[in-house]
Amino acid sequence: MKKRIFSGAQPTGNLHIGNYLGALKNWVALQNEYESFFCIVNLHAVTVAQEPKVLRQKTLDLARIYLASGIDPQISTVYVQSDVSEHSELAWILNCVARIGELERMTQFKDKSRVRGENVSAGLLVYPTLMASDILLYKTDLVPVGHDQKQHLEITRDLATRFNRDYGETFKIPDAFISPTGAKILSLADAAKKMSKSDENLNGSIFLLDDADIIQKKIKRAVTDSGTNIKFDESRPAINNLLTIYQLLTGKTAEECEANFAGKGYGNLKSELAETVVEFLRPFQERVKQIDDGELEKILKTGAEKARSIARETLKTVYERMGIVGAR
Ligand code: ATP
Ligand code: LTN
Repeated sequence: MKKRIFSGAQPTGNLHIGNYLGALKNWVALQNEYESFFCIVNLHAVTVAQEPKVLRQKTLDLARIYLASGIDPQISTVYVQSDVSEHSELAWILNCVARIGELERMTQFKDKSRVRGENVSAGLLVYPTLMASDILLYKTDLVPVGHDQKQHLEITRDLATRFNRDYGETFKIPDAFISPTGAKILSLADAAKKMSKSDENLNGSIFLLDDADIIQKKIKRAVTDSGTNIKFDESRPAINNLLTIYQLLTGKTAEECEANFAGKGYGNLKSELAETVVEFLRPFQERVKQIDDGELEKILKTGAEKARSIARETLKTVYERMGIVGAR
């Protein structure tokens, strides 16, 4: 039996190259080796207010991006979270397992609630229990994510362990898969921050659907560090970041990248990187456009059916273990 992976992204904002390099690229690479579930987590999206029309559109757009990235629906299960109601059902149970204090300590909750002041939904607090539910329903072995999700994986493991202790062995304890390179791509405008969908400064992110002109401008304006030589060096995060993006998109080794830029200046790095990104995104954007609406609907429907059949079994066991019974 193949081991399982589960991962997902929210259909909010626009996906950027950080989301691709930190997450989607790894999903594609792992899908042959693992039985894979890739979810569009629209219920997570509504933890902050969304425009209904936009959310509907973004949900399908994200499915197109999954497929254009190379996720193969013949071997991987692709579906929308709200199509499998077991996610919400198990999340309720996990809300009863989680402690308010541990949820309040999550850095994502702290960051997001700090900027929102009074306007914080209860959903934002319990965001991690829904995420734990996504993962635990499928008895997932490995969860490929970017570095920012590490803490959410830890709480998932804690909740699963606590449930198993209290009600008997039920959940598999999942591991995070965080790639040593690319798990934290930084903003091009501020190397102290990660590249983020929700950043107001659009110049910090290269979006997967940006056109060539915009990409060139953004890379040209990208911040750099003091010094001149082009080497991987954590203490010079801006150049390190540009080189990392270059390395991941070209598939070259770190040594090859450094050799390529030996004796060259930041201008060369930026122009070669811009060309690399544009050439990478051109066929990707073509594939996004070519995905047929009818075909997409079929893929999501088949995906949801497959996911539901597995999720139902896990939820049934959970209810039995807890003594939750009714007439059905
Ligand atoms: P953002 O922080 O960009 O607003 P998010 O965390 O809300 O995005 P999702 O679409 O849910 O975005 O994330 C999809 C995946 O992308 C997650 O696995 C996340 O860890 C990863 N990811 C997000 N930002 C980066 C980044 N800058 N570098 C690497 N991976 C990232
Ligand atoms: N919180 C994640 C998205 C997400 C997820 C998941 C990732 C929701 N459920 C389950 C992996 C597994 C984020 O990247 N913002």
